[in-house]
Amino acid sequence: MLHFTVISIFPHMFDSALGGSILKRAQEKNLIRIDTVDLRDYASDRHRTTDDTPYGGGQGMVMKPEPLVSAIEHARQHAPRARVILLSPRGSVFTQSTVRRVAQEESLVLICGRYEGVDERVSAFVDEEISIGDYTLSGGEPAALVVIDAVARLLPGVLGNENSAAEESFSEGLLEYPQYTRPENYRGMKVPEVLLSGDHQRIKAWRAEQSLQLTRERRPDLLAASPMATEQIRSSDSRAPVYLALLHHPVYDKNGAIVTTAVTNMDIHDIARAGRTYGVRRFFVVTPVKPLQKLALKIINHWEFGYGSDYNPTRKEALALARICDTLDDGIISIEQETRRKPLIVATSARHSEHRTSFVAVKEMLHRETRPFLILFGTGWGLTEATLSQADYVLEPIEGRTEFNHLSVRSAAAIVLDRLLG
Ligand code: 4GY
Repeated sequence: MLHFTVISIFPHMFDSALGGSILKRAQEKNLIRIDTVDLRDYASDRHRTTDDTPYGGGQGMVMKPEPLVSAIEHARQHAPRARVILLSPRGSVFTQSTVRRVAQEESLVLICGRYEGVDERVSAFVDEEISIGDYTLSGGEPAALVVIDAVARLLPGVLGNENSAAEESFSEGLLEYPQYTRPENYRGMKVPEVLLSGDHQRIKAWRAEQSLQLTRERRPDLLAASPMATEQIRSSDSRAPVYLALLHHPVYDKNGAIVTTAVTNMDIHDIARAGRTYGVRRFFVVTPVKPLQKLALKIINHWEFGYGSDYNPTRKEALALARICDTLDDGIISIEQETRRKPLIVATSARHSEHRTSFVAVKEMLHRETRPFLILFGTGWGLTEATLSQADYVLEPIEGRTEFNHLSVRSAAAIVLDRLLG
């Protein structure tokens, strides 16, 4: 039996909320007990005052310490092992793991604040502060109800079905998969075929997949904290494949002339390794100059097949992404051959302009799109206007914290990859 004591100046706010079916039944079955305490009963003056004006001035009223602390002490006398919780937006955010933790207690005292706040000295008599979310209520009462409801339903016997913790193993920390009930066809919207198949193995797999995709789309923050294996998360990733191209031609030089730049060892290595880290499909090194192609090939092959491949197998793995091509169009054609789809082209530029697309917007597209993406990086003084206008989107320039913006192309590529795929 878990015993809740709720301290509030509006104890009647709890009557109808706790008189509802599930919590009422839980109380009747002695699985939980809820006592509401009227804070005014602990006031010492004739007017039963619980608030006063703030020291230092300012708007509104503050809850006085004496009635609150008397009420807490009274509750502690009856339940010496009680955990005293103040509901407040300053508390640590209430999550299912908080629910599981406090459901282990035998007695909880929930304090509902009102007005502009609670005298700071009350916190010395409180074990922990909990916030149900980043918004301001007019009082802690709805928050206390949230805590009671979430905790009570975890206790054995409170929900109809015997709390089967086992069922949750996969979906733990993920969003729920979509549910359907009769009719099979509602206004032309059909129940997914798999759910009618009777194949429990397939249904289970479908639900797991749906949970994962939904969580990826709507709450990627939950995935990061999920106990699911990273490998499992990764292998079910159906996001659009991403390709990179590093253009050595056509690009600007510092005078704005269109030139061909030299291939460099470090750009090829570092972009290939960043690409490998972020799951890029292929990395095109674009140069029309045959001797430079030969050099690029030598750099790649050294690690892929030559002495370097034994010397450093991880670098070999990264450089296996790299391909040389004469022109950007050659790269695009090879993506089309590989994926049977036209890639969406995202160019990068260090120059500001209207018609730039934010990192957030491109990241969102990567989640929604199934078409391949090709991200273009320019060497020298950057991609030409002609190349930018050929792209479907041009990314906004990378902004640091200063006006200095002279990143090397390989640094820029790493930052872009992390912002879009990280
Ligand atoms: N959010 N989570 C919350 C709240 C109202 C002024 C202190 C919240 O838990 N409680 O917004 N409470 C405030 C009102 C006094 C409580």
